[in-house]
Amino acid sequence: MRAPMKRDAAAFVCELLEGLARFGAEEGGGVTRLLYSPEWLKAQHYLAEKMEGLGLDVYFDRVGNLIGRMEGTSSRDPVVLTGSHIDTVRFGGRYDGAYGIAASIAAVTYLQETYGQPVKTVEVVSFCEEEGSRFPLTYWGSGNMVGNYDWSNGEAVFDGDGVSLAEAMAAAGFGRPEQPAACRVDIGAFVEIHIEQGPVLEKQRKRIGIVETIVGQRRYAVKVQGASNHAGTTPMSLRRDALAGAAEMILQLEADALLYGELLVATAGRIDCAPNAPNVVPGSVGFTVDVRHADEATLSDFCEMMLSKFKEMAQWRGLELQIVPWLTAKPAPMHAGLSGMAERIAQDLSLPNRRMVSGAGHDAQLFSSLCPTALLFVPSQAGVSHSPDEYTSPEELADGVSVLAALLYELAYEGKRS
Ligand code: HGY
Ligand code: MN
Ligand code: MN
Repeated sequence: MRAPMKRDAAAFVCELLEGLARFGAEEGGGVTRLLYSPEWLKAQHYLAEKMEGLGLDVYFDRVGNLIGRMEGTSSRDPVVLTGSHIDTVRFGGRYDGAYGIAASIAAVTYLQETYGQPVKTVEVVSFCEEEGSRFPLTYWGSGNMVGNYDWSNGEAVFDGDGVSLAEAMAAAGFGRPEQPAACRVDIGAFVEIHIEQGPVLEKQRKRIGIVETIVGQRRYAVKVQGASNHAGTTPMSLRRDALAGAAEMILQLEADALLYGELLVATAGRIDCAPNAPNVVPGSVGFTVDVRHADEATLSDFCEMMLSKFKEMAQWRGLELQIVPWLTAKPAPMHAGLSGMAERIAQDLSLPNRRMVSGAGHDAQLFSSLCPTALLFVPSQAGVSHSPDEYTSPEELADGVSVLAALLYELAYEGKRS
């Protein structure tokens, strides 16, 4: 297969990313595009228009996943799916998720122009949500597609303003019974391309990462309940200070994660304190915990130890403790065959590459138990991500399109009578 011209692929992807970055652009830089928000909806419609203009059959499913379909000559065969997520973290970068969608549109358009109709139908998907930035749940888009969620699950999940996912979904025009069901049983393979969001490829001067395993993740909402009191008249020995308790737990989390070594990461990313006043002993604190490791048993052991230490600390300080797990994602192995194909393609294109573990979660991890799944990376400058400083060069973006196009060609055009 002839690879797309780098310059064209780079220009195509950069233009799409430029266009997408307008939706949710923050004053001080960065992008915030939360599920079912007005900017999220505009971004999805921007992509729908682009894909329609490129000749793909475009539709939204019931939860707001956007699909661009290139019909194959043999409609009996399972679909080859590629794509990524359109939502972002708060003040995130313009490449996380969006690059995977732009590269998929570039690759599929190139194949259609160069080789015509595929044998197997190829679909590009812009998943409605992956990050868990607005609601305490992640992978809402891919999770509905693989059947982990039912669209009615949104009733009991609320954002920080008390809006339920179901209300937000309806307000954005989705969640209607007459819309196409999100759950799919006709997907034969899923390929996602994404920025690495880490420093490995750049440090080792590699251009393509081939992911063998995506780490498992556990996320918790921790609530520490003490007693608000006067900062001036309450003796230290009589306090039930929720913030001091939470601080001790968070420092313990960091110390234990360091002891577990390089491959385990633990983060307390968000904290809310009440009444959050300088002259009041904090009465209640909520914070999040995110723990990741490539091995399920290690992840379980660490979390068990963490929870028992938190309980001990709370007891000693006379604090109430409530810990709600809201994400349990198992480590996900990628398909050896697809990874081998991607590696061969990268070699053939003289792109230095390496196999690796993904420390970031991705939609691909939901498909790995459903169908052969591959996850490919392009480098992130200085390994920075989930930040306005996220950057990948146009040449590196184009490399990813070349490998993705070649892999999709092998998956969908095989047996095409030219
Ligand atoms: O948090 C993650 O690993 C991904 O960016 N959602
Ligand atoms: Mn992300
Ligand atoms: Mn992502």
